[in-house]
Amino acid sequence: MSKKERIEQAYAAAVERFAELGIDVKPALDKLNNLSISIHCWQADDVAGFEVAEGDLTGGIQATGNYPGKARTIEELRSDVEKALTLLPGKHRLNLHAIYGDFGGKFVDRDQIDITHFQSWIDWAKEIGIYLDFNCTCFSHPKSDNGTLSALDKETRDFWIEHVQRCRAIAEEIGRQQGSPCIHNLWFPDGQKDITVDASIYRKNMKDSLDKIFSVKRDPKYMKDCFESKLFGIGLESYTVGSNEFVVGYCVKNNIMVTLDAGHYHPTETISDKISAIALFAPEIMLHVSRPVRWDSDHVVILNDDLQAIAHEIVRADVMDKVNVGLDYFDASINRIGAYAVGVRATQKAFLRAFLEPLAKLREYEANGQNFQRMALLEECKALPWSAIYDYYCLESGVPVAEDYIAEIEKYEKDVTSKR
Ligand code: RNT
Ligand code: ZN
Repeated sequence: MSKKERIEQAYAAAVERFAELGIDVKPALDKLNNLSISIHCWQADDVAGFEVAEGDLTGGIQATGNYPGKARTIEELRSDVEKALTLLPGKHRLNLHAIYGDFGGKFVDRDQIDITHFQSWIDWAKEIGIYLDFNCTCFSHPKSDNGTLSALDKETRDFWIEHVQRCRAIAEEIGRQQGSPCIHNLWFPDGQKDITVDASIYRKNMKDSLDKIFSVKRDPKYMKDCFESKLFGIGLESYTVGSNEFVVGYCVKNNIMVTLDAGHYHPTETISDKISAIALFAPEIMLHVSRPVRWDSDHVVILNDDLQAIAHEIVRADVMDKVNVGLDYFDASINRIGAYAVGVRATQKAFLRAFLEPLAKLREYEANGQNFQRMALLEECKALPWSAIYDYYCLESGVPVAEDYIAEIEKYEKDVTSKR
């Protein structure tokens, strides 16, 4: 039997097995194919970006490791993303940070950037048929060392307000040109290493800055705002201005979408349980799918229970149309294209499993108080042949099936990234 035949046979058997549970595989596959994941550009180069004034990565985030072959130029980054896309079924988006502009070898400060620095990205994205999302970059800059939008110093705040304003305008223009709303995420690192006596002052400053920023209305047809909280950063252990309460409060009050980063909460707190609550009060949710490990919030996403719970909760709450799925991690210790392939494919698998869940039966059990039956069926679902469906999806999409992408990445490493 050829490999193709084996995959097709396994798929046919899996379709029958799911039919026994009343699940139709085809619509589940259609939903998976419609799931456009916003892939973060910053795994390819350890969040370095292309500003001429190169500085360290700051803001309490860190990419540890020194695996050879990181993208050093826009061309290299685009080539790596294009390679990653050949390993992924479906149609995805690319999430850019402001520091990834095409600055033409010139120093352009953050309060000076405009759409011209991103035109080549828009053109490239159009050429390869993907959409872009965008982020202001409120870190890795000399003016971010003592806070940004919440800083005590007004000049500093004004500088960052200008930066974020410009980024929102850039996002709107990206959206206009690509014909799909560009999601603009605002995350800022402001916080304190040690006990602060000014917690409320920073938060008031921050609220004022945000009010100024969002008083400029942008066309929702072309751009959508989201805002991300955090618990702590490296060197910012004691206090974070943009805590969960601050961000969720601001977003709900101002009708802005909430960004939930899986790595931004207490170690035993997961974002899956937040989805059904936030979806009731915020217009939309942006996910930063990530994997916290101890102090690090940004390990490569794998198919673990937390990820599965996120996908399940979105599907069970029936809020796929309100949730935007993006990735956020950076591991500098392994092949970076491999990091993309593993993370995106794991996310897709989690959603596929969620789409294939026999929810009607499970709900019936729950409504009848048949809690053993609910538990048993949930357990059995874990071992259902969903991987045969995913393999078939990859085959049909013309991308490597199962572990076959390892060899593809090794080849690209040999031919391209190892020569950098
Ligand atoms: C940092 C936030 C933020 C960044 C990116 C680079 O903790 O998660 O989203 O990771 O903007
Ligand atoms: Zn994030």
